[in-house]
Amino acid sequence: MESLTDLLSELGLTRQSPVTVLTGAGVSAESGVPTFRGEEGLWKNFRAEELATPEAFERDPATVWEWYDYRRQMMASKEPNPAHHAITRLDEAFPNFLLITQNIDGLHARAGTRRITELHGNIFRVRCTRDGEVSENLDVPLTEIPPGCECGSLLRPDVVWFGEGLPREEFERAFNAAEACKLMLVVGTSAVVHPAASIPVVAKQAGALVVEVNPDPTPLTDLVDLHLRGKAGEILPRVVDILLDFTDM
Ligand code: BV8
Repeated sequence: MESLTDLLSELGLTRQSPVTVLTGAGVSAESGVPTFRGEEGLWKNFRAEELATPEAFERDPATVWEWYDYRRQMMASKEPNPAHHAITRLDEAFPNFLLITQNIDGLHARAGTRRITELHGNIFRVRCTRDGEVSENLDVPLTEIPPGCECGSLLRPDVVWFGEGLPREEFERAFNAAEACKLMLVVGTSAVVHPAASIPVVAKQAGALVVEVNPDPTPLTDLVDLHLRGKAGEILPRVVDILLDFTDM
């Protein structure tokens, strides 16, 4: 951890510095939410890449909604963990902060983080397949599968499926923050899903200090300035203590 302090000294980080965090499924692992590519990534012998697609929904909306209903029920029963709460402390301490998350579980908001960009949507929002209107839907379990809009059309989860573009506003907000930040923490992502996985590359190329928190190495590990090996729930609270102490001039 002392190397983090050395890097912060070289960087000259202050409370006014732009700080960005990018999270993936690993930040929710200690809340009991299965990650995508861990061994528990299977559901009824399907892989996420097979069900989280427009083609799968077109072909069999009921099965796709069964999977989302299962995940909604599971996620609704989980609580934010110390990693989520540590990120909220950063949001509260650094005026120029942004959390960019790939997660759709809503746990960052439930931990009190306010400045969030949800790159891949949110599993508790639904979207009308006819006119694209988005609304919150907290029914756990869903009252009907597949759920229908009052206009009579099918509802879909308001998430980004494989092969779909990311919502423009969130995409631009994330990449602008990556280009402007002085420090980026990359927490709990396997860095295989694009374009999210290129966000830390943009930050690094723009001159940010990039720190990765993950029990395993990832395709980003050789690029980042520091790889803190371990669980987010254990490491992040300590990293935030160091960041707050260091900038508490
Ligand atoms: C797009 C929402 C174009 C849905 C998700 C070949 C090469 C490169 C790219 C592609 C390619 N073929 C296809 C593509 C594009 C594709 C892609 O990247 N595919 C990958 C699989 C190769 N990308 C897309 O399709 C994207 N769209 O490119 O569109 C386009 C452009 C314009 C117009 C039209 C089209 C859309 C991608 C979004 C897909 N949606 N989720 C849903 O969830 O149902 S992605 C899904 O994966 C989740 O969002 C998840 O967050 C994300 C990434 O996974 P991770 O979060 O990293 O989770 P993972 O399980 O992989 O890893 C967990 C990590 O945590 C591990 O590293 C583990 O070690 C660590 N960990 C475990 N425990 C802990 C921990 N870390 C810390 N603490 C712990 N305790």
